[in-house]
Amino acid sequence: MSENKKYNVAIAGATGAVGGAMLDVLKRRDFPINELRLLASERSIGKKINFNGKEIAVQLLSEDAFEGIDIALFSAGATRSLDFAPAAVKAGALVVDNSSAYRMNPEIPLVVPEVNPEAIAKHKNHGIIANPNCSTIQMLVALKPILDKVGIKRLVISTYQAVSGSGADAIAELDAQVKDYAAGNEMKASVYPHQIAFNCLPHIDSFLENGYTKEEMKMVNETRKIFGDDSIAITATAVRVPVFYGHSESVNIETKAKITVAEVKELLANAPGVKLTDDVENNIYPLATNCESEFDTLVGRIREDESIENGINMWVVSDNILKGAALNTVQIAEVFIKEYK
Ligand code: NAP
Ligand code: 3JN
Repeated sequence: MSENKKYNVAIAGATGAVGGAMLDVLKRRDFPINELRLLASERSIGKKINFNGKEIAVQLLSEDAFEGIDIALFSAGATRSLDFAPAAVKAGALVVDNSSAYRMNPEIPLVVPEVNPEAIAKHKNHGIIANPNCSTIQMLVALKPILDKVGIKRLVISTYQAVSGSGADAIAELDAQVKDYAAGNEMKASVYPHQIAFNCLPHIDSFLENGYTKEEMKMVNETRKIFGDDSIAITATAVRVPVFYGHSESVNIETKAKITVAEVKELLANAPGVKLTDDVENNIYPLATNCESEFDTLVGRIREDESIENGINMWVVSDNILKGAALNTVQIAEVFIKEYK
């Protein structure tokens, strides 16, 4: 990165839950910005968003919107990424895409900077880097040190995912249902097929022919791609819970060689992006209520799986909108400008 160089940055989907968090992360990490261009749908044209004391008017996401842009952060859904990322690349921008549109394309890197930063070099293929699914990102940050030390044979995962993962409308839906319940009114569901308040829905994204949901298979396929190992056996159950921010995950790991609980704790205490949060005698373990606005992924309840020879259980919690989306995207852009610009 050239000293003092500043970049023209566009955010596609700037008015959304993730887009808003991107603005916050760019500010908090003092990303070197010259011009910031905010893009969204027709509904938001002209809406003013404050960034570092300056009011910026939202413009329409279109093929012509990327002239002069160096880095385009996409978070407006997979269809918009497929429709407009090529135009951004053509205009000379690097695209970091938060959607599932390009994740499984073998020519496009899928990156968690703490795990496989070297893959960023492959941005040269198409000018696009894909950001993984939120549930995958936080799990891999916690698993990487264990993978490197003893290898991983099998993962059994259950997720407890916050409604913010479904966007601004879902946050409003949970809020409205809780208020309706308290007021004795009927609760209305439109984002989810069932009431989410006081409930757990074993259904995230659509169902596939194999009986899993797309969210569950994203965890399987993205983990294998990022770790570069298709032989890891993985099974996941993804559940939506009535929490606003913070995905929690129960992760059962069968390792290739023995590792003790003490060794796992030592590895995770020194792992980048991880905050070891494991002091059960004092009721300290990762909680969704403690991860909001936190850049690190919290890992605790680390214990041996006594039902198999080489097994570890842990509980992994992270702010899904930050490390699961906006922060990881900005971190990718930071590595890009440091190493390749
Ligand atoms: P959201 O709160 O519903 O926001 C959606 C954003 O996309 C808004 O800025 C919206 O603009 C814009 N948009 C929608 N349709 C558009 C169109 N036709 N043209 C231009 N802009 C359009 O959703 P979100 O939670 O921020 O998520 C957005 C996307 O990010 C998701 O669809 C997903 O692909 C990705 N995501 C990834 C992760 C992850 O796991 N890494 C997590 C969450 C989300 P308006 O306000 O003008 O409608
Ligand atoms: O539900 C969650 O907690 C995460 C949701 C992610 C998401 C939501 C809508 C569309 C995605 C994603 O990132 O996989 C997508 C998508 O781009 O397919």
